[in-house]
Amino acid sequence: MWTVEEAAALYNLPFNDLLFRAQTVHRENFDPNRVQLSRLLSIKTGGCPEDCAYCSQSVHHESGLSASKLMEVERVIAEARTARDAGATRYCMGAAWRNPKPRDMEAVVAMVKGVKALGMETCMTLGMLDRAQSEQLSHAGLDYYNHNIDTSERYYSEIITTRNFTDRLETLDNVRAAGMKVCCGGIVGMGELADDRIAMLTTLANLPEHPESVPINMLIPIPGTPLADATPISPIDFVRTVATARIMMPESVVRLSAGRTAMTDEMQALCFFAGANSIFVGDTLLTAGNPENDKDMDLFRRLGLQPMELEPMGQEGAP
Ligand code: SAM
Ligand code: DTB
Ligand code: SF4
Repeated sequence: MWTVEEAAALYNLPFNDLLFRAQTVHRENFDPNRVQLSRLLSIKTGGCPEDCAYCSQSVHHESGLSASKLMEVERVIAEARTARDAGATRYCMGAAWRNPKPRDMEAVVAMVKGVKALGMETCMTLGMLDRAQSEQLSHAGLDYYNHNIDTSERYYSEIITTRNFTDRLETLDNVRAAGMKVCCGGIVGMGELADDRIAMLTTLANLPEHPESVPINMLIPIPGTPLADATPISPIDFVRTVATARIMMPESVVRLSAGRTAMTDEMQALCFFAGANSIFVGDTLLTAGNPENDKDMDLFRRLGLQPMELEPMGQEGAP
């Protein structure tokens, strides 16, 4: 168990000491030059009843996004095949739901089975899940469920009022109990204090088991949302967050997630040095932009990074 004091002591280390420790831990657990590639698809866009202050897809904000229906299963599988052929090993399907309705389950189960049959790892993020839904997805072959705690418990109600922090933890429990791997992280750059980032990382590291995957998103400010004009996080503080996550959750894959379009190559290089070892590839995330594949592959070449390959059992990569 980590205390917030211990986490703060890491976060506030002299930068060189923090990065040295993070890189040392990283090398003990991973090949430092391999980065896992995931691809996202929004299978149901917009019209979400939740009021997350960062999100383009909430009905509470005027982001100008039009809502769409759940995508056809065949189209999802076709998109996944294209992503696989471009080098992604995990396909992550996201829906702008508070939670899936009973009538949605048949289609999402078919999506999991279809994508899995392509030989990819599967991930979904569909909002809150109860125990039975978690079991259903697990039986369909869903490898990962993404459900972020997003920020500290203290700051949560400043960002979202239509659900609470405990709701998030309950879904995470349900996902674990059903035997799926957990992808859980948060967003920084939402006007939170360093103490909120530290508290968020402490919650993640004190979950009954560390999430296998920890996405660290840098807020993409969306016009029309309450956070459209949030003060951006400084790159140094962002790298500190990544390094602290790496040290506190040594065996987790830390994903340099949303916001890379606004990062310099040098900032991304520092994040990889600090222990980030996964990214989203492809020019769109769910609704927002992401660097083009050519740009990412050029960065990988210049940094001597290689895509992480799937291990035979579909496990993520410790050497
Ligand atoms: N509706 C589901 C939910 O919220 O659990 C799944 C989709 S939701 C878009 C997935 C995650 O994307 C959020 O938890 C948040 O961490 C991240 N996210 C959403 N909008 C973002 C933004 N503008 N900038 C950075 N991250 C964002
Ligand atoms: C996560 O932590 N980040 C991804 C994924 N999980 C689902 C989503 C990022 C969304 C960025 C904003 C958008 O595309 O709308
Ligand atoms: Fe809905 Fe998820 Fe966006 Fe929140 S983050 S508004 S739950 S789609």
